[in-house]
Amino acid sequence: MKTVYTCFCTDVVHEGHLNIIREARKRGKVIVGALSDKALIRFNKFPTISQEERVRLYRSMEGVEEVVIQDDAMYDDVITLIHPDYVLHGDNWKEGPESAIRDHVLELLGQYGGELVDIPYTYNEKVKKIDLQLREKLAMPEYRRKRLRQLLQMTPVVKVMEAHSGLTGLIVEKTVVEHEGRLDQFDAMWVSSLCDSTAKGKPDIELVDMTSRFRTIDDIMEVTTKPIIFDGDTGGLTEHFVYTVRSLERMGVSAVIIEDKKGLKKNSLFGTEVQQTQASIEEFSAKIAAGKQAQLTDDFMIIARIESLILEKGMEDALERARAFVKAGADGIMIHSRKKDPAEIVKFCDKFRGEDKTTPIVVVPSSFNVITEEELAAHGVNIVIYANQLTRSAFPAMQQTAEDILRYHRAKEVDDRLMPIKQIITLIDEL
Ligand code: SPV
Ligand code: MG
Repeated sequence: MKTVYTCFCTDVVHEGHLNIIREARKRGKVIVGALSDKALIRFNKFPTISQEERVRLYRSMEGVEEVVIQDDAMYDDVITLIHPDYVLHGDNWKEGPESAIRDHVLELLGQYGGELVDIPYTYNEKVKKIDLQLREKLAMPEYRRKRLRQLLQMTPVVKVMEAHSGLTGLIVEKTVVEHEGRLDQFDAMWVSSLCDSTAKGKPDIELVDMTSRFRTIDDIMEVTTKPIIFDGDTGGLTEHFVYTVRSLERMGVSAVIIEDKKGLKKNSLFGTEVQQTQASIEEFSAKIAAGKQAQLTDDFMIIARIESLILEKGMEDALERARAFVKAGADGIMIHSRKKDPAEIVKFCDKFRGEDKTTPIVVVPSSFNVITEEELAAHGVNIVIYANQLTRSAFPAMQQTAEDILRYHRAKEVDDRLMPIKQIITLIDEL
């Protein structure tokens, strides 16, 4: 009896999957792999049911003899273990980043004479409808909001990219890359005060009001499903912050990060070059506690951002604040630095983790950009935010184009650098 292996990561079984099982049964004993959450979230849609529920779902399919967990997107583990005579998969993986998986599977099978069978992908109105329903489920506030907490359980480091518009949201939502045999995508979006303000041509001093910031969130939410971490600046007056928490929660935002500064807030990357005042531990703790008191769900997170290293108040001050803010109810700590050398961040993380094993640590490696996500995770970091890189890459490109058109009195010279018209009109999905 031959062995046939197929890997699923779906939450809903439709005709396409039944067809694969039918084809598999013709060839031998059918073993289905359930792709683990950890592997799945690196390149696929976020699961709407648990890994265990997926295993049960696949087990209930007629003709499936065994279900195993596949914890490795590239199939190495399962193929070594099972040595299937056949691997079956929908032929949609011949294109895009997933083709790297297919190439790798072919190589693995080639080593012992196994065979890959690409099954024509089933795409019809019914399948399309199921896709849409799953997407809707992911986009709804009650599902989106809890997703950051879910991600913290699923992955050693949650990767977050800034978004400040529908378009940048789409880039964070859809970009998947294959590099050195690994697929990757961002887990969540950061609605940065710096980038939101910059996009509006305004300074990052809490000038863009909350109504406008909420509008940005809504633009992003309209076209994406990934969770959102909102840069809440100082949180404003405590009396106002409690309303902000309620609004963000209702919208389906997963977390707000507020920083322990008061008065006129300036961007942290100015450091001590500008006048900035840190709030006292007592005042800021009271703001956190009031926010936690106001929130209605268990999903939402209030993360306290500590500016002690930015304002050169020392490591001990940063740690003392971290302890106090956790005690006040903070669901996570963000520690910031504007040094190029990650040493002070690493030192803080090691010390904080030494005494607190669970509170998530968030970092924004804009200045200390040499350290990798993996290295940060090894020091206990749970969330890495790329806070401004999309804005900073778009701006010089747009400025160069404007200058060159002025220089040459026509657009021909810049055309090679531009996205083709055909591509831009198909960039946005139509319903
Ligand atoms: C932002 O992105 O607005 C931030 C991070 O608050 S930083 O600009 O580094 O202060
Ligand atoms: Mg900010």
